[in-house]
Amino acid sequence: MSGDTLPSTLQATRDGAVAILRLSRPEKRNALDDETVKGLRRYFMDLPEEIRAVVLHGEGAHFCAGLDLGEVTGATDLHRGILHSQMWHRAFHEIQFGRVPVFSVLHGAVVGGGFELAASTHVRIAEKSAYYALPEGQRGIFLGGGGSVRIPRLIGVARVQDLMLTGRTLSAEEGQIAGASQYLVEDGAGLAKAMELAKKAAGNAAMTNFAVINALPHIAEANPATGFFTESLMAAIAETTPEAQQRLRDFLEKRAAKVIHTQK
Ligand code: 1HE
Repeated sequence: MSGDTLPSTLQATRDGAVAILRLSRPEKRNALDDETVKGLRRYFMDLPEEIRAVVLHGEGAHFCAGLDLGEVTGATDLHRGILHSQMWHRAFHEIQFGRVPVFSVLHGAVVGGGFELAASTHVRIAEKSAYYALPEGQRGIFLGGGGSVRIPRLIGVARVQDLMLTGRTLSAEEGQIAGASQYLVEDGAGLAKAMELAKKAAGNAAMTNFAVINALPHIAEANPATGFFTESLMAAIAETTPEAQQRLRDFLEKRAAKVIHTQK
């Protein structure tokens, strides 16, 4: 999308079919103010059709310090509070259930709403400097960006309770073991790794990526009977597309790559 409609806290570039979005408010540790959250929503809603994957990363020493605490200081209106949280939900919904896979590069603080943002992306690549925290308990507030739904599904309710009750942080290594990230790389190597992975995903059939992003999470949450039935529908939709048919013929006629296992 054109950067014209984005706030200055979001910098958008692209490399072929991969769009790169940078949280760009390092002087505030990429804390998310309302304009940035609304900008995220617009960005993911308006992605040009030729974009097939997105890489999200943060400028400066930290991925994201979470909610800009100035936005809720002085809040006394319950209704506004609900609407504020729902604004975050809508923005992160566009990321999680959008058209393309989103790869996030995590470094330094991945904190509060920053962790919630990361949890709405599909693949998280953590650098060794990354650490995770949910300091809502210390601030007297609660998760509001969908984190109570998404983060327990990654690391479990018990870990979320520990982080929120005790102020504990998880290191990048602990986060990797717990399920916060799928990849753990050296400091400074995250963006290159995310680009490599995003380019691979961008080369997949669009319908398969759509199914992975939009059907799989619903199937995984459904009761098994509904899940099996929905899967059968999705399988039939995917395999009957011309693109799938071409790819299947390419394999059978030795034009497509085999599965190659490399230790990574
Ligand atoms: C901020 C924020 C912020 C930094 N809102 N202004 N999030 C938190 O509780 C995390 C709060 N932030 C921190 O603990 C630290 O800033 C960091 C560990 C992330 C980084 O430390 P450091 O030493 O590199 O930076 P700093 O000096 O603390 O911050 C630099 C500036 O950014 C400073 O402002 P300045 O005017 O004095 O220069 C900070 O005040 C400002 N800053 N983080 C506002 N978060 C939808 S609900 C989600 C609920 C949550 O996200 S709760 C968790 C909020």
